[in-house]
Amino acid sequence: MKKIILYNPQSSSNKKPIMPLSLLAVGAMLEDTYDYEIIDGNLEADALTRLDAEISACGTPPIVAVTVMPGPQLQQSVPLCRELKRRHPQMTMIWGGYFPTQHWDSCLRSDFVDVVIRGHGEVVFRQVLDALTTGQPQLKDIAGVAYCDENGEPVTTMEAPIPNPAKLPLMNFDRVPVERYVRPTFMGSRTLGYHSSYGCPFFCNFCAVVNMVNGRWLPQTAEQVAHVVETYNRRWGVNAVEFFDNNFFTHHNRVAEFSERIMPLGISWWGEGRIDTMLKFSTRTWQLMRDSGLRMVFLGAESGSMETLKRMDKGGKMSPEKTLEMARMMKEWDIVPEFSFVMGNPPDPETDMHETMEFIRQVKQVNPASEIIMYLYSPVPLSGELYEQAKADGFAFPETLEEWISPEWLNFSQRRSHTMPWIKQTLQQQILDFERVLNAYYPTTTDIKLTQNWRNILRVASAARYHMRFYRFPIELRALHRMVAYQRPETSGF
Ligand code: B12
Ligand code: SF4
Repeated sequence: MKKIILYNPQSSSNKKPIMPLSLLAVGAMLEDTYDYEIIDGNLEADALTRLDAEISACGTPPIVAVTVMPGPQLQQSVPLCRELKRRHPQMTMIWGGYFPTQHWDSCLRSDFVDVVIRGHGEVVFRQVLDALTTGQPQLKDIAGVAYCDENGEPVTTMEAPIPNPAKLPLMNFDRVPVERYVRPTFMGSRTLGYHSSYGCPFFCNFCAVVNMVNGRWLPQTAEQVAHVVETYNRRWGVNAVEFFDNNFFTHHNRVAEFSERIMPLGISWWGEGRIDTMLKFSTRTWQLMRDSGLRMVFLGAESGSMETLKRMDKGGKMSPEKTLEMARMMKEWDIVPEFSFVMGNPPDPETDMHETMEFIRQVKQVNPASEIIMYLYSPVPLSGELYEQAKADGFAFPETLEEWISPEWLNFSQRRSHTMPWIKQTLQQQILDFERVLNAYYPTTTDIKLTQNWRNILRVASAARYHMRFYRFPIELRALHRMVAYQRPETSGF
């Protein structure tokens, strides 16, 4: 049996690794035909040595498949994969995941990536392995693949349909040391993540998910998802589950049925959803979600300006008023809303930022427990007014992987870049200062280490600044935050 090595480059520097669901998903398709092994860089003291040894032991020309997110994971991947290819030039190196899906040409222009799988890769990867090991089919006949043609130029085939997760084989959790991924969060002492649906039916033009699925959404059934949760609970004593789905709450009946099914387990759970969708849920469904342990929902509020929401193609029936309505409603249900905002949008990032900062204050007034997550607008290669405006302002994506892993572009990938043509460095600082004052006045509810005493101290220390809207140079708060190991809200969810 041909051996395939699946590699997850280190993705969490904080030593709280997330189970590599991407590789468990593509691996599940190989169970009957290929011998495969998942190696997680998050768990390896020296990933290069481990991979080198595994590849050397392969015998036949090895195939190494790597999952790559933009940001620090890409930074880990580039030097490591280049070195592996140097040591084993006969190997085939395949990349998949969010970064290669969007920037497949930059990956293929490197001297070590041979094939890119674009989008959700279960079926395509299996076809590519068959092509590489048996010669049938040929790469050019497989949808969802990119490779270099005979002239060495990167080319891609047409987009592949997303696989239906309800019909895919279940992940084989015995392929990874699950226990090492179980961790404490504000929801429970033993938390694990899962992903129960693919895609999202919307087209927000700042969002990488659109390139991945082009407006499609396919879920596992409520029964299948409840089965996984029940397995987590029975086998590993899991008492809290994070759903990483881009849009867990897309289908009302699925959510209601899932909530009913997991009710007896007494676990807590978290997921990501749309404000306009969830506002339409019935009272019964909210009751079921709350009673089944839903503790928090991550929601894209995006902006306090209706103009910006329109420019983002936010779609549906989104408005700042709906965000306030949601904040109010979730307060009544005692479920924490985690609102995410995209700040500093072109063409007038200053005004945009001020409007959103004022709006966030309103949200907090309505529901002080709301978590607030702020990002800077970072374009994705997707047509839309924002990206067109960004390009007109002089924005261009890097062409090489080396550029992508430069400090400037790593910041960009983490949505913290201040070097975008339309962003002044002072703007980013203003957002960070605002965030610091806000998070001192309303300390995040998800920080399980923060005692009530410290919460009171932070609140008193920031009250004058917050009320006077004086956010600049919050040095005293920075000092306090240093003493209590400040946790940004964004690290609490996934
Ligand atoms: C869990 C998660 C994390 C985890 C780590 C996950 C891991 N791999 O170890 C943590 C919390 C550490 C994390 C961090 C970050 N993340 Co993250 N993360 C996610 C999240 C919520 C779920 C990923 C997941 O497990 N999905 C489940 C699996 C089954 O799906 P999948 O990963 O998409 O895999 C499928 C395909 O992509 C493809 N595929 C993937 N890999 C491979 C490999 C091969 C060989 C093949 C063939 C196919 C293939 O096939 C898979 C099966 O269909 C996604 C959003 C989402 N819903 O997907 C964001 C997401 C990937 N993250 C994102 C970002 C921005 C980040 C950060 C940069 C955030 C930040 N500000 O710092 C950091 C960077 C971390 C790093 N060190 O690089 C963005 C990427 C945006 C973009 N422009 O591409 C996403 C899309 C969130 C979003 N909506 O914006 N993340
Ligand atoms: S609703 Fe959320 S996941 Fe869907 S396209 Fe918009 S931002 Fe992306």
